[in-house]
Parts: sequence; structure tokens; C-alpha cells
Amino acid sequence: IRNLILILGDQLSPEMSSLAQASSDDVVLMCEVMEEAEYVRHHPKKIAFLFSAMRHFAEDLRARGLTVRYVHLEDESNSGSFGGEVGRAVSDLRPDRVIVTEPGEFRVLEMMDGWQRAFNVPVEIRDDMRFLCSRSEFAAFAGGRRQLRMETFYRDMRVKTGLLMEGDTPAGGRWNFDADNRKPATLDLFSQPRKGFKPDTITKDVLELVGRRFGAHFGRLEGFDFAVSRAQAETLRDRFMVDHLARFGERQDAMLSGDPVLSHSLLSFYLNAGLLDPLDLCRRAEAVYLAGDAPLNAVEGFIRQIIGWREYIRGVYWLKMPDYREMNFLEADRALPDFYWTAETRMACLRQVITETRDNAYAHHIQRLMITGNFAMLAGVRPIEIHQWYLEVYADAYEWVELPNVIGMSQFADGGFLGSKPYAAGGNYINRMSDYCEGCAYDVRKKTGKDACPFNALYWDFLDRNADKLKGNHRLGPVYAAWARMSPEKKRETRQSAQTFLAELDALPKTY
Ligand code: FAD
Ligand code: DLZ
Ligand code: SF4
Repeated sequence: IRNLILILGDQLSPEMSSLAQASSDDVVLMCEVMEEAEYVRHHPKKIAFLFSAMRHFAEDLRARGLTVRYVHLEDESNSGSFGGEVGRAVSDLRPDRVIVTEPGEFRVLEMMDGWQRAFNVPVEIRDDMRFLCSRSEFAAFAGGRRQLRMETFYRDMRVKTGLLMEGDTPAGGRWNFDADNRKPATLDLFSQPRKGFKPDTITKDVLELVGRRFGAHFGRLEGFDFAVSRAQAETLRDRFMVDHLARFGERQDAMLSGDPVLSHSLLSFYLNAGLLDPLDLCRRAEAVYLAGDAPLNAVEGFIRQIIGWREYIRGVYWLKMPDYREMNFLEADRALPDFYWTAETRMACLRQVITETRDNAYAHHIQRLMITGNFAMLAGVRPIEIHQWYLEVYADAYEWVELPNVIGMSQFADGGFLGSKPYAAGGNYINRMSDYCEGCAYDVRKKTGKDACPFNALYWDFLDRNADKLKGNHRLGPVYAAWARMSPEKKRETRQSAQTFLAELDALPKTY
């Protein structure tokens, strides 16, 4: 054969650069391998989603006339790794060369770098054209700077794509309408329910397999109703545009116990796996705005997440790996509390978000950033441990997108390279943006003592504990000034309260 084209589990698009010029002389290789399923203990819903989507995509490729060599997890000859399967296919099929699109993880790129020599065949690694900004373009943007800012990058992407541009100026005269987007939410009884899909035969087989082989991983497999094909993902995309986009902005930062999704798109699973195209999605959102069916603050906010944050995060990943993974600017050294795996905690906010995560393999951005992320940072959890947790528990998690969000944005472990200040907050913030505190055993209004909201004392303790590293940050000037104004007794009480809480946390048994 001419080419052996390897398609990874998160490359499920007919537009992949590896598939350009593919013909009937080529063989497409797709493989379910234990190494990928176990290098971290992924949520069962994530594994089920990917295996089913891979199997559906293989069918699509066959329908287009391509030959697919699909290796199932339990095929007897399955060697269990990408390298093993490429090696086996090369020796069976003797291709002229192997073609692959660059992977989303550094770990996998390192494997690929060894294949040419190991299998004695030319290996061509092509750029991933699903992203607007290539790795080299991002490196040029970054220059040698010690700190980057998303906002500057985002403007470049607006100009590059022409999205929401009126000539050289941004639509509405501003680049960013976030100031209109910080409203707490109330339950919207008229909100359209989210569509789910009943498992077909392919998905049913996968669910049986995943339940049997990965049932011990954290997370609930029951109730799986994800889209697993391009057509289904497009149905969800179209419904989001009609039913939810208009309210995306105003509900973006809110959290409600009765509504795990609010007006978020729930499309990251499909974007990251290749079932939806990011630029196409943004153009569709822009069209909704131009038709007058959604306000600018909603559409700009949505587009910014995708051509701004998503691209920026990926740029930082490739710029900074492999060192980025190990960063720990604040020298945090606490083990991840067991309740991240059990949801058994009296803190209602954490209990709620971890329960939703376990059930849905999903939590929206503010839950990830301001509840589980914020708590881990305030408590001083080792960044590498909380990174591993995020990589395991969300169905949209791949290291290229998860790692900078955790290490940089949520834990400030890169010392402010990616973002300008730590996203630290006490109970007041959580109470303002959610309804969690109403059902909590702790009192959000109390600052210290046994029944006071732990976030309150932890917040000040975190700032005081890290003062030598954070005091110079000009965005934290006002909070350090407020801390300085507190009486010595109040300060002592606050720190004592935090220490008692942390000591109790450390004493909790480890069961997971
Ligand atoms: P929406 O709110 O509808 O946003 C639309 C799209 O914008 C998303 O689908 C996503 O593709 C993109 N987006 C929004 N924010 C970000 C961001 N910060 N970085 C990259 N893309 C963004 N996103 C992942 O895709 N995978 C992860 O593993 C992941 N881990 C995260 C960990 C932490 C600690 C934090 C704070 C954020 C993380 N995010 C991650 C970003 C964000 O939380 C999710 O993309 C979002 O919650 C997905 O839900 P949605 O599709 O409903 O998003
Ligand atoms: C996440 C994942 C899992 C669980 N299983 C597979 C698999 O069996 N085969 C596969 O091709 N890809 C899988 N993936 C996705 C890969 O981990 C992902 O493609 C790489 O990490 C690069 O982003
Ligand atoms: Fe969370 Fe504190 Fe509110 Fe309880 S009182 S839900 S711990 S913020």
C-alpha cells in the first residue's frame, strides 16, 4: 500500500490533514489501546464516548470508500499501544510511509518521534489544521516574553478570522463585552431541555465493554447519552444556536444546583474529538448575531472562548511543554483530598460539583475554576495531583487543553505566565454566583470558627502564606491592603481557623 494513515481517538474529522489526498491505495489505521485508556484512569463516559465515536467514524470513512484497519480493544492480536499497533500494521502492510496529524499530547508526540527508526519507514507528521494558530505562529506571538495575555492574542485572532469585525474595528466598538456577563442566575423553568441520544448497537457494545473493563474508574457510566457521530453532534450544535446561545453571556459565570449546564454549549467533547469544527461553529454563532437572534455580549463571549481561550491555551501548552507539567510556583505540597473522588464533604459547593462531575463527566467553566480549582489552590494542593484529577474526570480532557487551564489558569502554578492573577475567592463570591450556600452545613457569612465557610479563612490564609510571592502582583494590591488593615487578633483567628480546617483535612482517611 501507499500510505498508512493513523487516526487517533481525538482526530475524528474527515478534514484531518492526515486524510488530505487519501485514496483507495491507502489504509487508515484506528486502534483502541489499553495504554491510552489507562495512562490515567479516564472517566468511563469519556472512554465510552471515544470508543463509540471512533467506531462510528470508521464506518463513515468506509462509506467514503476508504479502507480502515480498525483494532478493537479485545482483539487477540492487539498489542495495547499506539506504537505496537503502528509497528504491527507496518509489518503486515508494508506501506511506503506512515502519515499522521500531530497529536494533542506531548507524551504521544514523543512516541511518534521514535517510529521512523523503530519501524524503518518514513513517518510524516502533519500540522493539525483544526486550530487557527499553528504552533510556530504562537511561538512568534509569544516572542521571548515572560508573561502573555489572552486578550492581545484574541484580538489578533479576531482580525485573522474577520469574526465580528466591521472593517478594522470590532463589532459594537469593543473587543470584549464581559462586563455585561457577570450576572448570578436564577432557575429558568422555560429553558429548553438538552437533547440526549439513545445508544445504538455500536454504543451498546461499547457500553458493555467499558462497564466490564473500566467500571472501577471514578465516574458513572449509566445514563450515557452523548452524541457519538458527526451528524448527532451537529444536531446538538444547531439546537444550542437556537435554544441557548442568546443567554450564553448573561449566565456564563453563574452556578445553580438544579441546572448543571445553564446556557453553556456542552460542545467541548465534540470540538476536542473532531466531531465539530471550531471555526465553523464560530461562524454559525456570528450568523445568529447578524440575524438579530442573539445579542453581541453573548456571541462575542462565546466566540472568545473558542478563538481566544481555546487557541491561546493550546499555544501555551506547546510553547511550554514539557516543563509546564511540573510547575509549582507556590510550592504547594498537600495531597489531593479524598473527597475529590467520593464527593463526601460537608461543603455543599464541592459536593455538588464533584457529584455532577462523577455523573456527567462534565462541569462548566466556573465550577471547574472557582469551586474545585479555587479550593485546591487555597488549600495548597500539589498542582500535579489536581492536574491528574482534571485529566481523569472530564470527557473533554486532553492534556493540551486541560494542563494550561489547571496549572496556569486555575492553580497559578506558572507564576502568572498565562494569566495575570490567581483566581482565588472566598465564600462571598461563591454565594453571589450560586445557590450552593443555601444548602450548606457551613455558614457563608461567618469568617472564622468551626461552622464558618472554610473558603473564607482559607482565602486569607492563602494570601498571607504566599505573600512573598504574590504581594508584588499589582492586581492583588487592594486585597493585601485590606489584610494589612485587619487587626492582629483577627488575623491570628483567621489563620488559626484555616490551620485547624487543613489539619482536619489532612487527617481524613484515604480510600481511593
Ligand atoms: P462553553 O462554556 O459553552 O464554551 C464554549 C467552548 O469554548 C467550549 O466548548 C470550549 O471548547 C471553549 N472554551 C471555553 N473556555 C475554555 C478554556 N478556558 N480553555 C479552552 N477552551 C475553552 N476545557 C476542555 O475542553 N478540556 C479540559 O480538560 C478543560 N479543563 C479545564 C480545567 C480547568 C481547571 C478549567 C478552569 C477549565 C478547563 N477547561 C477545559 C475549559 C472549560 O471549562 C471547558 O472548555 C468548558 O467548561 C466546556 O464546556 P462547554 O462546551 O459547555 O463550554
Ligand atoms: C483518551 C483516549 C482513550 C481513552 N482511548 C484511546 C484509544 O484507545 N485509541 C485512540 O486512538 N485514542 C484514545 N484516546 C485519545 C488519545 O489519548 C489522544 O488521541 C491522545 O492523547 C492525543 O491527544
Ligand atoms: Fe461552599 Fe462555603 Fe457556600 Fe458552603 S458556605 S457552599 S463551603 S462557599
